[in-house]
Parts: sequence; C-alpha cells; structure tokens
Amino acid sequence: MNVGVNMLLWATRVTREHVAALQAIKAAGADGVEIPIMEGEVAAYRELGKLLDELGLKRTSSMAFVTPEVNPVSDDPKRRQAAVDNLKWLIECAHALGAPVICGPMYQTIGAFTGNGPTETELERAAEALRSVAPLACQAGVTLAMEPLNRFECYMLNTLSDGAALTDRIGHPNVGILFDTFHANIEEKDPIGAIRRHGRVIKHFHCSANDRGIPGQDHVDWAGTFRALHGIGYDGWLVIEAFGRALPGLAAATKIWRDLFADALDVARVGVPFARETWERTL
Ligand code: LER
Ligand code: MN
Repeated sequence: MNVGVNMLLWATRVTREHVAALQAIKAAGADGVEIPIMEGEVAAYRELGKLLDELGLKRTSSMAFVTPEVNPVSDDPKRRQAAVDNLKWLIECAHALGAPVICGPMYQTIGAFTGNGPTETELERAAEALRSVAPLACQAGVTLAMEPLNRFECYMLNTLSDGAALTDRIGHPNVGILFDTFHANIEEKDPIGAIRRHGRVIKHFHCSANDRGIPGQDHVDWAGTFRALHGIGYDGWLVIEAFGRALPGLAAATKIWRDLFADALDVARVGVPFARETWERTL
C-alpha cells in the first residue's frame, strides 16, 4: 500500500515551483503524490518525473475532460475523437511521468449533463473510447481508473455498481475503477457493502472526507472502509484528496465556499499519518 496526496490542492499544473509543498508532503510521511495532467508537453512530465525521483516521491496521475469539445459520449464524432486523442496523450504523459495509474472521470466531460441518465448508446461510446486506448495503456504499463462522481458532477457513472458494469463492458485488465469516499458518501446506500460486492474492479482509491477536508476529521467510517479494502485484497494507493480555495477555478468547480482546514499542508501532516495508522490498525 502507498499513501499519496493529491496535488490539486496546490496546482492544476505541478512544476519546480511546488518543491516546497512536495518536500513538506514527503516530510509528512507520504509515499507519493497524485499529479494532475491537464495541459502541457510530454517532456515536461518527464522532467517532473525526474524531480519527483530526486525528492523520493512516487506518483500517480489524475485527469478530467473539462470542455464539451472533448467528450467520449458526445453525438459529435469529432468530439468523441478528441477524447480518444486526449486519452492517448494522457497515457504518454503518465508514462513519461512514471505514473502507473491515470484516474478520473474519463468517460464523460465533467459537469456536462443531458437531463437524463446514461443511454445505451452513450455507455457503448464510453466503452468504445476506453477499449480503443486500453492496449496503449497496457504497453505503457498504465492502469486507467475510471472515477464515478456524484450526481452533481456527472451522470454517466455515479456508483461503484455503475462503474463495475462499464468495466465489464470494456473488458480489459488495464481498465477499472477509482473509488472515492466523498462521492460514495453521497451516492452509495452502503459504501462499505459496495466495496465488498464490487471489489474486483477497484484499482485506485481516493480518501476524501465527506466535506472534502481532512480525512479522519469527518464522518466517513474509515476503519470499516479500510477493513473492507483489506477484505478484497486491495493493496494499492490511498490518495488523500482534499479541496481548498487557493485556486478559484477549481474551488468553483468543486463548490468549496468555505475553508475546511487552516493550512493546506495540514491535509498531508494530519491526513497521511491518519490513513497509514488506520490502515495498519485494521489489517
Ligand atoms: C476528482 O478526483 C474528484 O473527486 C472530482 O470530484 C473533482 O471534481
Ligand atoms: Mn476523487
């Protein structure tokens, strides 16, 4: 198991400017960080990978389709192709970065709605897009972890059961699900039962407090959740994901209207030991 911290609290594009935060995250005991891949050159991710090597930090990566022009389930074939091209670019960047996982809602544009639930055509389009890039991900040694999000951020996948069905439809070992406790708290009738039922598809994990603050200072049943992860034999990443107000665009997208912690680094200083100790105590 590796404990990571999601860098979206500091930046949508991580560079050498973030060395101080990266060092503090390392000092807090994290094994690694989750790097957003939203823009930039493949070479820049290779450079960032070298910097993380120097700092002794492992890494995973995250993504989102943020514009309607890039949408794997669009009626417009150009927009679907743009999503496939974006996924190929993401895989190249993650490979250059040295990240074994890309996670995020890679099955639709975030925040785009049709007014209905997913149609059979849309589900097939999402599956087709992921299926078409899965061999490339396999060659690059990258796992694609699709993240179900709550109903206010997306409509294609809201629950782990939705995610398991799409995973089965895609049918490739390099494609599975990211389980995020914040979204599960909103959407699952029984988050822990869902992990037990669909554990075979879980490839990545976001420890996200029910209010997006510091895990352990919230009402998620962390001990029960980790016991369920042990029960399914999960031994991958536990990435702490919190959101703050430092980046106005992201704060607006994640609907963060108040401070959930005094200092962003407290998320690492308090969250990392909490995740590790709770994990070890529940083994
Ligand atoms: C990203 O991991 C996430 O959980 C999303 O809700 C961000 O919008
Ligand atoms: Mn998440």
